[in-house]
Formats: sequence, C-alpha cells, structure tokens
Amino acid sequence: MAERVGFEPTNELPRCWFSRPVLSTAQPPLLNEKRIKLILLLRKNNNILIYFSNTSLNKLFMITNKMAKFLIKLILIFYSFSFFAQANASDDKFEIWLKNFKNIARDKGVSENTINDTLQNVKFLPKVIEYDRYQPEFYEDTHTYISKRTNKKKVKKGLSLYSKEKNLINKIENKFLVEKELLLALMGIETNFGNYLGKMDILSSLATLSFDKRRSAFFTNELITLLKLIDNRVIDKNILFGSWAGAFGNFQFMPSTIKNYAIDFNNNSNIELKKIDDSFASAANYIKKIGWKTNSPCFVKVELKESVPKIYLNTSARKLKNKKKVKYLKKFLKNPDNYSSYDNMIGAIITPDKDIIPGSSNLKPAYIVFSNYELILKWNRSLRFALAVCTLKDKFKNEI
Ligand SMILES: [Ca+2]
Repeated sequence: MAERVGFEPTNELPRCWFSRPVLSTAQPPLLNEKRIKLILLLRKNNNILIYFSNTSLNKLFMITNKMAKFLIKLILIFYSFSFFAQANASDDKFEIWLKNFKNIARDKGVSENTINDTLQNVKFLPKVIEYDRYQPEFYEDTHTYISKRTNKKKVKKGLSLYSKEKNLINKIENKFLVEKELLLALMGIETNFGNYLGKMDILSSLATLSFDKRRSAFFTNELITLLKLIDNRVIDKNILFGSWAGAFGNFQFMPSTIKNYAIDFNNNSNIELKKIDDSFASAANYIKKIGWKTNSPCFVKVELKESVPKIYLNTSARKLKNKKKVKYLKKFLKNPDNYSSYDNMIGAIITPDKDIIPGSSNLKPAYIVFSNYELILKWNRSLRFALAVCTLKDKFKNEI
C-alpha cells in the first residue's frame, strides 16, 4: 500500500494564509513561485506577518481584506525583484546520486534498456522540494474545506460524467461491489474528474524526492517500483505526467498502488490510469481489496459534551486511537438517542480543527468515524480528505 503525501494541515509545519481555488489534490500546494519565495523569506526573517498569520490573521483579513491583499501584492512585487531562492542542491550532487541510484535499480533487476531509456532525462526539480516543505497551505477549517470540495458545481460535474459513462461505471460497480458514488467522489476530490491530472514529469519528481533526505527510502522504493512497471510494459513511460509528489492518473495512484492494485480492465495489455475504464476498475479494486464495506457509513457528525475526556479526541490521521462501540461513546454525546442506529458499530471520535485552526473550538466540529472512513485514510492520510470524499459520496447518493 502506498502512503500518500496528504494535504492535512499539521501543527508541526508553519502556517500560512494563502489559499487558491481548489480543484483537486493533484494540484501543487501553492499557487505560484512568488508566493513560495515570500513564505520562505518571511519565515527566514521571522517577520511580523508570520506572527499575524499564526494568531489572528483570519480575523484581520475579515476586517481589512482589501487592504491586506493590496499590502501583500506590494510585498510580492517588491520581493519578486529583490529575492532569489537558493538552489537546494547542486547538479553535481544529484548526478552522483543518479549514478548510485542506477546501480541500485540494476541490483533490483531493472533492465539496462529501461534504466537508460527512463533516466537519461531525469532532472532535479527544486520546486518539488519547495512543495514538499510547504504542503499544508490550507488553514481552512473543516467546514470550509468540505464545502469547497463538495459544492454543487462538483456534484453536477460528477453527474455529467456518470451519465456519459453510465454502462461502464455500473458494470464496474457490480463487478467489484463498490458503490459508484464512492468512485465518483474519489475521482472528484482527487482530480476534479480527470480535469487536473498534474503536469509534472513523475520520474523527475520521484527522483528529486528520492535524492532529498527527508523521505528518501520511501520515494526510492516508489521510483524502483515505477521502473519495474515500465520494464514489464505495464505502464507507458511516455504518459508519466502527474502530481508533484509522483501520484498519477484519475485517482492519483502512487507506483506501489499501481503495482498492487491497478487493473487492465479493457485487456489491451497496458494499464492506462488516465482512461475511465482502467482507472475506475483500478480504484474499485484497490478500495475493495483493502476492505471497503458497501452500504456502511463512513462517519456521523456528533455534538460532544464538555465532559468528554481528551484522550478520545483524535486530531491526527496517522492512527485513530480509543476506538469503541458507539453505545459506549454515547455518554460523551449530546442527544445520545439520535445515534442508536449506530450502537454496535466501532468508531473513533475525531475533532479535526482542534490543535490546528487558530482560535477554533476544541469540541467542534466532531465526528464519529467508522472502518470505511479509515480505509479512505489509507488511500490518503488526511482527516479532511476522507470527510470530503464521504460527504461527496452521500451527495451523489441523493442524486443518482
Ligand atoms: Ca488497459
């Protein structure tokens, strides 16, 4: 199973207040280079604006939105003239890494032809490192995050794709026993229904992240896996353009997910994850194989009593703690009788805004999440991502 580079804000990384129109998880985290440079610079100088961003910038924005935007534009213009990012690595070091990596690939059984063919144009991409360091650009609260990604426009777009590909999608639903609404929701959140697939050269993205020390072992393994898929002619190397972190296709699969779960549904000896048939079948196969249960809820929104012990409040997508039957958790809920139909389901309480959104209430919003929700977390480790996918799925359910 591939671990995805999620888009979950964490309290370990610097906050920033920039946002962008959000169409898919495949989009790079920040709108443009100037903004990244500004953040790097502000952070380096411990500028007073960082202080504001960490405390009450949202409130400040509400009052003086136009003024603040104007000010930021001025700063951007100023720094675009005066600031140049330092190169993160010299070409020499990357070349040494590449030579060494080729030896590793050979040892792992990748053919000489594929090594020469795929790695001859591989480049170090400084932008990928910047994206990696400044992922959590969203300091949107959960409500905003979900509403943006599951709005009417998105539902309409998904319905239109469904009406166009109805026969195929129904066939895949029946074969793999995974609700079409879930598949549509995953595709909608990942790539806005294939509209944003990413344009990065994935071989270079993976090589850059493998060369970089932060998560080298993980990305080295992903790159080797991808080379083997190319070697075995499962994947065509000429279509390998995708997200900055190496995820690919309509459903943003990492190479190890492709290896373990992707399917050549139209039997043309090639897995094409930018095509509807192969990608839908692969997504259905993946989520089913990791344990998806049809017609079982992902989560239920709840209101917590002030007396709920803190140990029950999960804020990290890494591992959900203190899972209990709902009938046990009910003593921490307001209006517990409303949740009786979930009594025997095992769930965990999550409070995704706690610890992360400045000034947020500790107990709102809160959800009890179930095993299906945890499978979406395996797909992409982000509490908000999984909430958005399941919300969009339920919206489709009402429409199809
Ligand atoms: Ca195929």
